[in-house]
Amino acid sequence: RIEYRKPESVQEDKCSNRFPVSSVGAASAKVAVGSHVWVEDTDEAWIDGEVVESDGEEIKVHCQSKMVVAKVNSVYPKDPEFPELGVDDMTKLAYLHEPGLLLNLKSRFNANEIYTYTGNILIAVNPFKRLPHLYGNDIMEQYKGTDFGELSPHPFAVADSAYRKMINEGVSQAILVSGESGAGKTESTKMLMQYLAYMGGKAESEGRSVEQQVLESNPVLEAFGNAKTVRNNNSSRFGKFVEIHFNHMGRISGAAIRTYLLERSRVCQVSDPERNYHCFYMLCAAPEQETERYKLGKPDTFHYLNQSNCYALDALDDSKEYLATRKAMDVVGISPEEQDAIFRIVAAILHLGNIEFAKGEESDAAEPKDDKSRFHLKVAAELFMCDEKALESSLCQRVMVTRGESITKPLDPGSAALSRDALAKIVYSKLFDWLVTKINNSIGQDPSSKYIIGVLDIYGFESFKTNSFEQFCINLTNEKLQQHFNQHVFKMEQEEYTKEEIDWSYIEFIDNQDVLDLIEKVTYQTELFLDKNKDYVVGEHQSLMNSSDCSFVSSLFPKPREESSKTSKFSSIGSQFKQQLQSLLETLNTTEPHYIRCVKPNNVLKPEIFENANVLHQLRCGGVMEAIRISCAGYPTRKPFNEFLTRFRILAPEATARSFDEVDACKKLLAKVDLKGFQIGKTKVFLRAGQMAELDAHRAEVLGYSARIIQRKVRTYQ
Ligand code: AOV
Ligand code: MG
Repeated sequence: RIEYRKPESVQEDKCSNRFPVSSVGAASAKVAVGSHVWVEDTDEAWIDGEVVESDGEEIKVHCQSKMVVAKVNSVYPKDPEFPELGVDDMTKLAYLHEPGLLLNLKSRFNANEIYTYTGNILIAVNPFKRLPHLYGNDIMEQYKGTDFGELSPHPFAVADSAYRKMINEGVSQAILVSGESGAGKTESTKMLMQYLAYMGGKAESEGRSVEQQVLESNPVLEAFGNAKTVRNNNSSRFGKFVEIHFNHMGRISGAAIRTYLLERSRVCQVSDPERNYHCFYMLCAAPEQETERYKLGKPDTFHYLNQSNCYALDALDDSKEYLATRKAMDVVGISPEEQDAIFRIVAAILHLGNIEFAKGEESDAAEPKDDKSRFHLKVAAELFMCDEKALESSLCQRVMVTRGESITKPLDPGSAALSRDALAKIVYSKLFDWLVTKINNSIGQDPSSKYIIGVLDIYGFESFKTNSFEQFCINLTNEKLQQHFNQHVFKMEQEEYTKEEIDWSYIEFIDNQDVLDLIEKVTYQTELFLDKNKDYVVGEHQSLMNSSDCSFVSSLFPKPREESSKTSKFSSIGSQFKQQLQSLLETLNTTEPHYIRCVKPNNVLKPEIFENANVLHQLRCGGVMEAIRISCAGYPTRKPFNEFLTRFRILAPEATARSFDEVDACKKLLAKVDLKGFQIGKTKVFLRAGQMAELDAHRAEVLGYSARIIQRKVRTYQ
């Protein structure tokens, strides 16, 4: 039975998963002089030092750079036996508390070990540098069929475990990749897909294989759906769920890509130093015959691009990317004619953006401002293959229909510019949807597939800035997925307890349902107040594009059927998105989930920099702390009997004096030190939060030394 309890300390931080510092690994009431502890620090989050004075309530701690006075109950004990290179699974840490987790990630990051498990969850810290030795075919071969946890933590191991579970248990699987912008979700997703293609691909492929098409869909979607932002030079501006279908042989038999909420506003609004979607810059850098055909110049001559001063990206050649995108489009089955139409539309959008409006001579009605604007209007019309006059009036006029009569109303220059931008946005988003549909059609789905592996690359939590509505949808998704995650983690815990025959009946589960409820009430208001949430095509734009001589362009704007036009007027992005999210969750609920939590070590996007406070914030928000919190509600520390005895036999030497039974010895030992609430499983001792530290303190006492001396000893042994 899952018991729901209101989270108590949820309000402390912006994110709902604020992890109460005091709830885990509860600081030992006794902090001996000479022992090492972690104290909170405004710059570094946590720093460690040696206790030099104590009056039972307050202690003085000698840290490397300073002397700190702290309350005894606000510090955490430092594990005297913390291994220099950390441990590959957080649950192997003797002391499960925030500073311990942080130190572990940092130690591993410094040694280029960017992956760490927390039980079944993979934490991936973005190295911001290439680590090719981690990802080759030889590495995939090593992970193939190897038990989870046997090799170093890796996305390949997660993919392998999903693949084998699917085969062995006949259950669909999902891998959910999350983390904030720039944390490495898309890169991790690509690795997962690479591995699944490797496992499920055919030995010999004839022509274009499904798995190749799945892989090559990435560069196509990235060209049109990714952009440089301040947080990430290659930021995905849409969410993506890739469903890979497998047949009864475990071979890939189809795939489906679902995308969510492309950021449309970027097409006509870019803030410095960000960029618009990659495809615009690629096209400007295309071979000359193409730029001539589309009448393109340098990116800085286009309004939709020159609102920001950023044009080129480090280590990225747009002209090469253009050719690579073309190639990828070939692979996913986009014909040369279609490719031509696609780039013609991209060019037309750029020209569209350069049309400026001014008041006409006799009235306030907008008209193209000057010859330059007229030129771009003409080119845009040519590229869209529509009538120039019709394009102009669709931008400068609105037709109002009242009681069966239609009246043409001229727009003022400001409204005409808005109309222009609306057209650019709707064309671009229809183009993006077309690409997704096309890729899906050419890859093909397998309706008879036995099971799927889904890979979710969702945009991470973002703080509110201009696009409050889009941010809102993003954050709602994250909260929903967080809930899904919490429930799963709890289930995994239960399974471990059941396996070890531990009584877990009274463990309480902390849920974020009330946060969710709150956000979803908000939806209602947002829908009412935000015009941008409305999703309908301006009638003039619709009929203009529909009348294009280019069948590709007109097919993007099919004539709406009479009966559907009414309802579609009222559809909102919000409600569509809610539906999409609902259906995503339904799919996820039929799968067994696996989680990858990506962490961004710094905000300057550079290698070798690990910012403690920054990482800690992500661990708190991203559910890692939540996972630990859930496990801490039960028995966070578990040690196999033999390891437990090796560490603590000194507390009860008589229990292990001669031949002895491990379970018996553990029980005797624990009784002797008067520990309460622990449990003995089938292979491990399960301790409650903080009990490991208690045992260590006893151990230090028994040895007759202070913790410092023990540390020295450990050092000499090492
Ligand atoms: P994101 O998907 O999480 O952000 P990406 O996967 O695009 O982030 O990663 C951002 C950048 O970090 C990449 O372009 C790489 O330069 C680098 N990177 C990430 N993972 C690795 C890795 N394993 N090895 C080397 N470099 C890496 V967003 O899409 O913005 O939320 O919307
Ligand atoms: Mg991404």
